[in-house]
Amino acid sequence: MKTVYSPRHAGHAGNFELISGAIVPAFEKPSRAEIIKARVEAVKLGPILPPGEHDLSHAKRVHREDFIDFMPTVWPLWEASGRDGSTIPFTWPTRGLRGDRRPATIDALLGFYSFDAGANFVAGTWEAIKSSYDVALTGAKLVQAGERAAFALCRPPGHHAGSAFMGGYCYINNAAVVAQWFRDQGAARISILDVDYHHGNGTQEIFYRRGDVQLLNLHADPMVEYPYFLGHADEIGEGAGEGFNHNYPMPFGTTFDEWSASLEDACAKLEAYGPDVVIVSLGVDTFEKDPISQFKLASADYPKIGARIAKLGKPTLFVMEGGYAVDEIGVNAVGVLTGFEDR
Ligand code: SS9
Ligand code: ZN
Repeated sequence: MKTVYSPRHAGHAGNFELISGAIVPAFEKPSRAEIIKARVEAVKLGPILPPGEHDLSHAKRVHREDFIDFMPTVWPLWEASGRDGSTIPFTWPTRGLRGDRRPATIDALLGFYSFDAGANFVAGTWEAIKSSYDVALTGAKLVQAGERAAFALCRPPGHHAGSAFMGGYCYINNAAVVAQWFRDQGAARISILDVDYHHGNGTQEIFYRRGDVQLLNLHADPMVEYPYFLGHADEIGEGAGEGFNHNYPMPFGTTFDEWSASLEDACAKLEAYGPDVVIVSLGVDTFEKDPISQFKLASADYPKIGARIAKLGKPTLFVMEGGYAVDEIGVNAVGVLTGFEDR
């Protein structure tokens, strides 16, 4: 299997996040992608290719234009306002406030385009976001050209980014961008299987009213886990999208036995839908030693996930999302891919 990777992710580094009441170094850090890449090399998964350059028109097919145009301006505006370090949004237009009135200062704009404090910027962040987007689209082109599967080693991740909001380490929703790109190439139906520990709230918001992109989302129960506020089982889609959104919230402590029962149900729904392409939002923060998560999957379980996805028999693009147990992230993420290849 071919991997697409860019070293340009590394400029998104040294930022901080607000977690458990404290500002701490961000868990979403450059070593994540480097360790996955090293594991791809160690197991000889296949060639590692650089991404091609893409303009932002594909992002604007699933995100609001002003949201995408805002991102490259964040760091210049922050610097022009006399500050350095790292941005962090701190005020949001929640219920009852004016979410339709674009404000005029960088501090307000960060909140206007976020749902939480989790998407901050340093000097190299935009270049990393753009490289992650390019990696995803280049991976999609490999699958479109006839590869059975490809691995887009995206960083930063994307599944919490919605049509006009960032958050949870995510800026551009890479999986949503490539789903739309496959549609624009003529694919009739796409399924996105999101196996990250956290609900893909951004992906759901983007496709909630559409029947041409089926979503299957396995995650921790949003009653008790981030990102809260979305990801419940009764969210089935709306309008033309009714019946095409499937959430599998699971309790803290979920083991592979329980988790794989949800995967089995999701795969049955996927098979009934019959997509032309499967996009896997590949998070491995379901791992038992993940520092911010509460599921109990073991390293030996990840190849089984890959093997089940392979059994779907569809052209498949793996798009990297979360996973914060950095020492094991390579073994776990690449384990899904070697399992897919049955080796
Ligand atoms: C929960 C803090 C969550 C954001 C996690 C984003 C994961 C992206 N205590 N912080 S896959
Ligand atoms: Zn996650």
